[in-house]
Amino acid sequence: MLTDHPASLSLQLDPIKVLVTGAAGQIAYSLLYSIANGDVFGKDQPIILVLLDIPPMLPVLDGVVMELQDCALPLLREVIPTDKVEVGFKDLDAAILVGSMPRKEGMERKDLLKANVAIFKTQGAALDKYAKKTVKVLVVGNPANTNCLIAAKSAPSIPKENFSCLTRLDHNRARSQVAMRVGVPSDCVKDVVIWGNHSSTQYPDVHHAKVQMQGKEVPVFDAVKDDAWLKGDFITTVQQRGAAVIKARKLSSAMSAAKAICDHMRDIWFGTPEGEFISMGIYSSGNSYGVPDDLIFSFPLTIKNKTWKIVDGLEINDFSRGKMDATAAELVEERDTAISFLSV
Ligand code: NAX
Repeated sequence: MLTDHPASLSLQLDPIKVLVTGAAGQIAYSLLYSIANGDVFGKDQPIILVLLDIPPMLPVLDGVVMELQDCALPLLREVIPTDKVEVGFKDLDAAILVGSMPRKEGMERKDLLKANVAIFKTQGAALDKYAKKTVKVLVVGNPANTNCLIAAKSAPSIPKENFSCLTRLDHNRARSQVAMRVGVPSDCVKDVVIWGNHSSTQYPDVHHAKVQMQGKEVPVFDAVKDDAWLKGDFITTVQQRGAAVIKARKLSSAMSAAKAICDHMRDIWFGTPEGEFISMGIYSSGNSYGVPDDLIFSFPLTIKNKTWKIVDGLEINDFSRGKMDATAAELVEERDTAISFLSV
């Protein structure tokens, strides 16, 4: 009998297969431990980790594999490092697509988009061909929304609802900024919304957010008592936080990005907390907020049984409308340019 052994629980479930691309990079380095330790898919869920990167990074991946082995994590059943999509995307339950083409000196925005369209077209087609049809796909690599759209379009046999992009880092940044301003722990702030693109046009909206203080829920505007800040510096701080981290660290956000990826995937797997919503980039189709169809756009969502639902009925004032339209317009343009590269 294994019942007294701490590992016995994890022996009862079949392992799930989870892919992380860009696995030799800095976000992956902060992320892989949490996944392999059960912080995302559950403390009793064995995991096979597949690590995909480009051929020149294979020696680095070997080092990452050694470190994962050296963590001696009981849930980690196998680690598969590879540079081949037919190996990387086979039978996946979850895919976290972190790797993308970074902007190089002198590179135009269009050239960057073109290079990423090629990557996410290939990876979408590989998902279509090799992954389980139930696979949950999270795109992190920038431009995350449009990369996600291209991957979803290139995987016609997988429901578009299975694809999402990361705006949880922006969501967490917004939550934390408000919490610090009011002087409460971050989990006392809920229902912030990130609308739109994971770019500087994103709209961090706190009109529906609440702060738990002195035993009751207070609207953020009443708790903060500084409308000028909430409509000004708060928004630009969240929009430009990535750039501020790069300026200070000389490297882009990695620890906080990894934490946000864990939050995002854990909510897909286990659902959002009761009575709370989160932000996630998902496929827009017939939504009630007047967002154009056929974009990956960040909305407020709840998730249950691995299925998301947009939170409907939030009142949108003129201030919010203008900002939502601006980020949608940017995404439409990005999508149209990206699609023009699809056939190239
Ligand atoms: P790194 O440059 O440290 O790592 C990226 C890794 O991806 C490298 O090892 C590279 O070889 C690999 N890679 C490149 N092309 C690949 C391909 N076709 N297949 C597999 N692997 C490939 O970057 P890191 O700091 O880890 O950031 C990764 C991505 O996340 C970047 O695109 C970054 O802009 C994006 N971010 C997105 C965020 C979001 O909220 N959506 C926030 C954090 C981050 O800025």
